[in-house]
Amino acid sequence: MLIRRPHDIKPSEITDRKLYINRRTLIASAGFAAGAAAVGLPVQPREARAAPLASVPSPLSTAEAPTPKNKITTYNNFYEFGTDKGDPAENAGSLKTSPWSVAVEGECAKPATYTLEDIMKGETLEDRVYRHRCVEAWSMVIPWVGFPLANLLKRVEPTGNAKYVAFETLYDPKQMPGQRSSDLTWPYMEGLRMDEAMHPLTLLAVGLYGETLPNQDGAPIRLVVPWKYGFKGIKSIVKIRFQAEQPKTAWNIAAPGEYGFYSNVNPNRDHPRWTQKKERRIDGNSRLGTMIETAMFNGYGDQVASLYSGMDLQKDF
Ligand SMILES: Nc1nc2c(c(=O)[nH]1)N[C@H]1C(S)=C(S)[C@@H](COP(=O)(O)O)O[C@H]1N2
Ligand SMILES: [Mo]
Repeated sequence: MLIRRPHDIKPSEITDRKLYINRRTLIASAGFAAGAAAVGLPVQPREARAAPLASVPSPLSTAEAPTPKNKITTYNNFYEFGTDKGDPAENAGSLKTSPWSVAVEGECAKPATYTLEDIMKGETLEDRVYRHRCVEAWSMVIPWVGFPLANLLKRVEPTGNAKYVAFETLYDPKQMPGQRSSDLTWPYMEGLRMDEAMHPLTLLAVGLYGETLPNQDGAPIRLVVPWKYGFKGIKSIVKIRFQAEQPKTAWNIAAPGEYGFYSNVNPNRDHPRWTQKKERRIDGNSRLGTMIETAMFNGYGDQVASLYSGMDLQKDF
């Protein structure tokens, strides 16, 4: 299934959220769960409790107002748990995020498999409030908690042959029922050029709104590249590989004419099926949010435009 066009997103999907949130509140109450079990209804697996994270503010944050938390956690793309925006919040409770480890391998002197605790040890977590622009022309402002991807990459000492970095999500159809479908090739794959991966804006996020990530947002660790379309931000990462060749990516395999390797936010290059000049900012103001103009590199041009000097961004989209 392709990423849907913005006008295919029915207002009912958004109104449904209210009902849905009420339902979840019920499910969360022990009384309801016990009652549901007694009458043989499926009981939602208990999600990992959000834990507070100690973090410091970052000068790289936007001053724009963050999108309300209940919208960030109930309007998601995470095809491993279904293709509707509400599916991940409903279904991602089946993902077991502890213990978790990430293999860092390929063109590097010290390949290693790190537990999440190893990765976090000695890291100063930062609050990074970033704009998030989905290729479907909606956007949010998300207060992530994380640290630069470069910190982890440097630990394994990449060699001179490391021109690109490839990422993979967990593959386990038992925990991720969407992987039984052929909506995408699994595991979900993404990639960055080495200079993009080492850029100080490129973040490994482990939390949002000051707490550990909800499963639907990519727990326990996910990528955030704020000047690129949201699908570059691969969730629930288990593998990072340095390589000489440009990595394959799940969306490029699904529709090469629609989703390129770079996928920098670019209002001057429309998606073949819709304009990228504007976006629907999901905010606290109204049910559907506010239409605003899309900025080149999602407004991060001062920091990243130089990475692409001399490239034809119509061709290398
Ligand atoms: N593994 C995996 N990562 C993924 C996706 C996915 O389907 N699977 N969807 C992507 C898309 S299209 C977007 S817009 C962002 C959404 O992140 P959010 O739900 O935290 O806002 O996750 C990206 N990362
Ligand atoms: Mo997206």
